[in-house]
Amino acid sequence: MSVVYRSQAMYGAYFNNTFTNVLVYYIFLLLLLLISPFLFIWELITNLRSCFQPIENMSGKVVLITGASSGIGELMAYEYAKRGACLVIVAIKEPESRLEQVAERARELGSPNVLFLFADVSKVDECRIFMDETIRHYGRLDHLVCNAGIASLYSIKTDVTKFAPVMDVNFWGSVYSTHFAIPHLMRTGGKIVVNASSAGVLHPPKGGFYNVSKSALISFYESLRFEVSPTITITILTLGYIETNLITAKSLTNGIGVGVRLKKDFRSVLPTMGAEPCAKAIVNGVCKGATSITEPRFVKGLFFIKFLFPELHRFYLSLYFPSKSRKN
Ligand SMILES: *[C@@H]1O[C@H](CO)[C@@H](O)[C@H](O)[C@H]1NC(C)=O
Ligand SMILES: *[C@@H]1O[C@H](CO)[C@@H](O)[C@H](O)[C@H]1NC(C)=O
Ligand SMILES: CC(=O)N[C@H]1CO[C@H](CO)[C@@H](O)[C@@H]1O
Repeated sequence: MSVVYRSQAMYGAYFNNTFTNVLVYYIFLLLLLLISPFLFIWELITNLRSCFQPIENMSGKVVLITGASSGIGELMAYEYAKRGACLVIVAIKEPESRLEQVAERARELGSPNVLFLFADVSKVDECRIFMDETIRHYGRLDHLVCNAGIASLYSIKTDVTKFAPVMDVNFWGSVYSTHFAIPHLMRTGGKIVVNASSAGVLHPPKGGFYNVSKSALISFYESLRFEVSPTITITILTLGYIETNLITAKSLTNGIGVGVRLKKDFRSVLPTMGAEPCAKAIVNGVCKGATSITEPRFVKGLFFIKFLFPELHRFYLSLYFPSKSRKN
């Protein structure tokens, strides 16, 4: 006992002294660099191993996808359909909603049964209703894909109260859906897929509440993971720049994202990945039980830079995003 106390006092002394406190940090970084070749190999091996992981047979299983009327949500519905899964696709009611067409297409692609429901995931009662509806129709749920999300750009000059819907849909929408799904997923040993974004890790400027909502999702699901494992597997998606309607110039200037200027179009500065191969990679990863999926893969490298070398991270971000405050 006394040995433990003595060493604690000793370490405490290190951290109380500014010089040794910093020294310990750099020694730690250096050690990390020294063992990084081994970590690299470990990463490589675990990645290779995951390729040979048995893949879940989705035939006849029930998958619920929110925000499935467009974008990656729609493409994921098709991927699951090709694997013979029964689907529940949910989207908000819009005048020109394509949800019914998506359902039609999913049936053509091989889904034995597709239920489409209109709901606003930011309303807790509507989430309860679509979950009840799913269970009434199929009697079970195997995968929940919390995909619905809205984008917005924030600048300090915009009215701050305009952004509550972003959190309501992106964060609370996923949390509500998950809350009602958990008892059913516990029964089937199911999976939850969460649409976070690399923005949730990388914190680019002006991502504002969109990116905040994604960080919140990551925090929430990373800790929920421990509560529901090993019965339920949670897959957190941190996608980089995917060619969907979300990052076209149009959506950057429309809606809540009122005209925040970006130096260049996203797609001209950052390599993007096609939405279809991305959706395929996601569903494949989920069926193999991945706990996190980052596409395109190289974005994961940026995560390391952000955590290990935050100054470098800020430097290259500042090159791509104009900073008005610097001029003032
Ligand atoms: C998947 O499961 C279905 C029935 O549940 C079965 O008919 C089919 O052969 C299975 N497919 C594979 C590849 O195991
Ligand atoms: C995630 O949400 C965005 C909107 O925030 C959407 O465009 C995209 O298709 C969603 N799906 C995935 C898997 O990223
Ligand atoms: C890196 C990244 O994905 N950043 C996002 C932050 O939020 C903005 C606004 O919605 C997105 O357009 C960016 O893609």
